[in-house]
Parts: sequence; C-alpha cells; structure tokens
Amino acid sequence: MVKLAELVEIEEKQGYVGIKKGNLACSGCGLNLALRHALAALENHAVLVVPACCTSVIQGFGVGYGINAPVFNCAFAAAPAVATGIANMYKRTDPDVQVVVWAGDGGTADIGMASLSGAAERDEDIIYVMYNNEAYQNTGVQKSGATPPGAKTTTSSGEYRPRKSVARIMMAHGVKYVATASSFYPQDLYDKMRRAWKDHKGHFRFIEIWSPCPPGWNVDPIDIPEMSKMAVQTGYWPLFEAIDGKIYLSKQSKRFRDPANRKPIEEFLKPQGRFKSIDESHKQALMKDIERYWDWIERFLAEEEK
Ligand SMILES: Cc1ncc(C[n+]2csc(CCOP(=O)(O)OP(=O)(O)O)c2C)c(N)n1
Ligand code: SF4
Repeated sequence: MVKLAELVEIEEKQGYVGIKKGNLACSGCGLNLALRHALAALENHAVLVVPACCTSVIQGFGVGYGINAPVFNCAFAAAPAVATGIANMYKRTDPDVQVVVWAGDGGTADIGMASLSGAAERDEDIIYVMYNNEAYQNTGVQKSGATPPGAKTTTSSGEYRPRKSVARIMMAHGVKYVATASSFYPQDLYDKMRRAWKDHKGHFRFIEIWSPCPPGWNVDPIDIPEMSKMAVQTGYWPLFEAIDGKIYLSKQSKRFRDPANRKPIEEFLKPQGRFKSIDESHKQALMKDIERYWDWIERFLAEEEK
C-alpha cells in the first residue's frame, strides 16, 4: 500500500493535476477528496465523463477552474454510453488515455442504470466511479436508491428499504474488477484506482466510493473523519475488491468480518442529523441491510480469504 507521506508527495509534486484548491466544493466534502486522490492515481491520463451532479459544480465556470483534467459533461442517463464512444476514439488516437465516468449515486444507481448495465455487459474499456453520497445532493438532498434505511432526506422521512448496492449489481454482471472504497481511506482508494487502471486495463472496471456530504447528512465537517472510520468499523461500509467474481476483503475491513468485532452502529449514526430521530424499527432495518451485505461477501469470498 502507498504510504501516506508518499501520497502527499505525489499529489504535491503533481501540483494538483486533478482537483484544484479553492474550488466550489463545500467544506468536508468527501467527493472532492475522492476525486483528488483518484486523479492523482491516474497521473495525467484521465479524461472524465461527468453527468449532472455536484462534480459539475466543483468543476466550476470554465476550463481548468476547479478540475485540471479534460471533462466532458453529458446528459444524466447517458454517461456510460458517451464514455464508450470517447474510449473507442482514444483507442485509435491515444491509447494511454483512460476514460473515467465520475458520477453520483443518483446518476448511477437510478437514472444511469440502463446505460451502465449495457457498458458493463459489453465490457467497455472504462473505469466507472460512482461516488456514493447516498442522495441527490446537488439538487437539495432527495432520496436515491442508495439512501440507507432510517436516513431522512427532503423527499423521505426514513424508509425501510435496503440500500441499492451497485457494486453487487456490477458483480452480478461479471465485471472483471469491482471495488468499494472510502474518501477518508485515501491510500486504499489510491491503490484501488491504480490497480483498476494498471492491472485490468482493457476491461470495464467499477469502483464505488463512499463519500460523506456534510450539508446533506447534517454533520459537522469536523466529525467526518471519525464518522468515516465508524462506517467501516461498524461493518456499515465494507471495503473490498472483487476480481473475476471473487471477493478479497481490504485490510481495514478484515477484522469486521466477525460481527463480534464491530463497533455499535450508534457510533456511526450519532454525529449525523439525518439519523437524529431514527426509531428502533428503522435501526433494525439498517442492521438487516448491513447483515445482507456481509452475507453476500461471505458467499463470494475467495477461498484464500476464508
Ligand atoms: C434528466 C435530468 N433530470 C434531473 C436533472 C437535475 N439534476 C441535476 S444534478 C441532480 C442530482 C444528482 O444527484 P447524484 O447523481 O446523486 O449526484 P450528487 O448531486 O449527489 O453529486 C439532478 C436531479 C438533470 N440535470 N437532468
Ligand atoms: S453538497 Fe455534498 S457532495 Fe455536493 S459539494 Fe457539498 S459536500 Fe460535496
């Protein structure tokens, strides 16, 4: 794993090739950090395809304002299809380019699902990153398919339905490389982007990055790092890679395979206003969703991991 000091040096040396200081992201935005580390991992080879989302705000008012990499904005539902065309063009003109779709959970789990499914099925040479801030944040915190049970949004008052896990949906498509990451585990995120880029080039690759949103989740930015640790340590957000359908738990999540080692879920919920009035029945629904995630992991865990 890349050392933290090395990662800092890489990003400083690149002079923020990707994301620029003083852009339009809110303070403590997970998506902004995730994009910075992901672009550092891809050096200067990324061409981004971005549907409508907070990233299209962060990119700012003109070329090179917030993101110092080529960005192609497209209609909400079309990103994987647009990226397919661009990737095929670069295959002929500049094969070193890596086309990356960078989209939110609304644009992925809901609105972009059909074209995502098509690109995954065709095994297009694209890295698809879904940064998961668990709602449509840009337009005022509407519920998405990835919103967890019990979380309040402006269009829901804490529901019972499980999170739609696009990582698992992609595994079911037979995608070569699928991973989960967190914007507050930068080294793990960086390494996964590198492996997706270097080791599995030529295939469709999917990475779901859990990305806290302080205003949308009603959390003080100061609490975000600790809360992000709790997301992993309560088992809420398992970190793993799935290569050819076999799951390899990331170092930070191995210990939490055993439910006895997991921290109480309250440690994760406490700082978040969106869970402020969660009742027992919603908490049970959330716990059931977490168990469901881990059941899937157990089912596809690589032999050598057992
Ligand atoms: C077809 C279409 N419907 C709705 C919108 C309005 N819209 C712009 S951004 C956005 C929210 C995107 O949510 P998500 O993909 O989760 O990304 P986030 O805002 O959380 O970064 C919506 C609904 C749009 N631009 N196009
Ligand atoms: S609303 Fe949330 S996801 Fe969007 S820029 Fe602000 S913190 Fe980031």
